[in-house]
Amino acid sequence: MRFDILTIFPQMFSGPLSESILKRAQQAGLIEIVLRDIRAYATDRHKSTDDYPFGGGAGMVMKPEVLYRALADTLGMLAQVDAEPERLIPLPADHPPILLMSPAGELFNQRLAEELAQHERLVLICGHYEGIDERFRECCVDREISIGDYVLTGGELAAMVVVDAVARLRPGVLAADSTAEESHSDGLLEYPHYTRPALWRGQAVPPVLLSGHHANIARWRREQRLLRTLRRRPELLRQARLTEDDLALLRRSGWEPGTGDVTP
Ligand code: 6GU
Repeated sequence: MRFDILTIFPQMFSGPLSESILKRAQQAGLIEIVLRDIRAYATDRHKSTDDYPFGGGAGMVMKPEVLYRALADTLGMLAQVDAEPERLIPLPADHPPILLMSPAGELFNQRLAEELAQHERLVLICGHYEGIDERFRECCVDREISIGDYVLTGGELAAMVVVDAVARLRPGVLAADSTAEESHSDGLLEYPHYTRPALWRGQAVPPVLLSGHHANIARWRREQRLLRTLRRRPELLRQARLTEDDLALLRRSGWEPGTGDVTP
C-alpha cells in the first residue's frame, strides 16, 4: 500500500514513520510512504504557500494553485496542468482517495481505518493555517478527516495517526490475528493484560488466567471487555455486536440499553 503525503513540513515525518513497526513494514515492501513538499510547487519567487483571506479575518489560507500542482505531480499530471494554466484539468477517474486532514472533517475511527486499508493507495493532504482555498477542496478532495475534537497546529500529526492506524491493518504488518480482539475492533474495549510475575508486590494475577481452562479464560476476558466498555465508554455498547449472554451480563451490571448509561 502506498501513502502519498503532501505537507509543508516533510521533516516532521522522519521520526514517527521510520521507527518500529512502520519501519519494518516499509523495509519489507508492505507499505510505501512518499512525502511531497508542497512548497516545491509554489509559483512565486518567495515560495509562498498561503495568502490573506478574501473578506478579511484572522489567519492565512493555503493557495489553491500550489496545492493543485503538488497533487497533480502526485497523480502524474503536472505537465498537463502546467500546459493549461487557465483551466481546471479533471483528475483521472481512477485516482486514489484524496484525503484532507482538517479539524472540520469527519471523525476518524477504527471503522474508517478498516475502510481506508482496503485501498492500494491513499493521498493525504496536511492542512494548515485557517484552512485551504475552498475551490481546491471542491475540485480535488474526496474526504476530509479529523482525528478528534481538538485543534492541532496542522494536519501532519493527524496524517501520521491515520497512516499508523491504517498501515497496521494491512496483511503482514502485524503478527497474524493480533488485530482481532483489540480495543474497538468489534466495538468493545480490550480486556486487561498480565505478565510474569504471578505475584507482583503483593498484587496477584486473576487466578482464572493461571487455570489453563481456555473456555473460562475466554469467558472472563469477554466479561472484562464488556464491563470496561460499560464503565468507560458506555456509548460504544449501542454499536457493539453483543450476544444474549453479553446482554444478560450488562443488564446485571446496571446497563440500560438505549440510553448507553449505567443505573447507579
Ligand atoms: Cl486533521 N488537523 C488539525 N489541524 N487539527 C485537528 C485535526 C486535523 N484533527 C483533529 N484536530
